[in-house]
Amino acid sequence: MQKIFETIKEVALEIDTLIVNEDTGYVDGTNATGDQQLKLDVACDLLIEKAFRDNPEVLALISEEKEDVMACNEDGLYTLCYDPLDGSSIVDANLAVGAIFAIYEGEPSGDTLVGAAYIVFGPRIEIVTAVRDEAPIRYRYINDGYQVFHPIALGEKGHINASGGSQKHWQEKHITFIHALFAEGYRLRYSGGMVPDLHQVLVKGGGLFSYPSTADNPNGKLRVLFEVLPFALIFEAAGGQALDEKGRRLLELTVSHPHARTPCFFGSRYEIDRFQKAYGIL
Ligand code: AHM
Ligand code: MG
Repeated sequence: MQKIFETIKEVALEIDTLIVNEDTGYVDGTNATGDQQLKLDVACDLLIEKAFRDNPEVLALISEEKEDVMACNEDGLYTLCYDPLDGSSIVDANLAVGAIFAIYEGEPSGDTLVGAAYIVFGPRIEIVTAVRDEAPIRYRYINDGYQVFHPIALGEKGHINASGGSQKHWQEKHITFIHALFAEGYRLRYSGGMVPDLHQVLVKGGGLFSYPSTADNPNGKLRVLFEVLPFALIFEAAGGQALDEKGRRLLELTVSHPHARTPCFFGSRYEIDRFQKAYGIL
């Protein structure tokens, strides 16, 4: 798996060059889940495919930008699922975006997830990698090299509250819960890119990121295989918690379809307890 993490560090530099220099316009057509695709989404997907398809450890690739599973090496151990450019709707505003990777042993599902990583393309490139039950490692690209940066660890409680979806479509219990956190002093921090938004909760040592079910998106928006599960592993490895709306550990989810979605709540212990009480599941 370390070889996969090393390749992610290399491909991050190539993706960064694309983000900085390429056209941020749309291609004709949509991706596997009906989202409009940027030329950048397609170009980043191809870069990652090229970096991994001949890696003998990789059994298959599943990308947010590809409809089907791409078989690679039949003796490979890992299915690599990835979102090549998360936050494509905020690229035009020049906000931070990311890429997310989940490494599964064989068939992807919560219990076969063995490693995860994400890249933040902000003013600097940062990468966080994690394997089960070990503290995540945070790297920052400085002076032409990756340096291990301050470790990531979640405390008991934070100050940040980030919730996705249109408020118009939130359920009553979600509105009440989010307002109660603000009334306690939590601050809104939401850019619309899950990678920088979740990275901020991790780096600040606590808080909550939620993407609930809504009237217009009953299963939430975020995809299980390449968005939700990798962050669930990283949050748990950092000492936090990651649950679905019924209070189940996200890492225990099974996956019905490569592009399946789920509501999700990531945070430190205090906020996750508050969420469960507000939703009547504790
Ligand atoms: P994308 O993969 O099409 O970029 O969509 C995922 C993004 C996440 O990064 C972010 O958390 C979410 O969509 C924001 O959605 P919303 O604007 O509905 O809050
Ligand atoms: Mg995405």
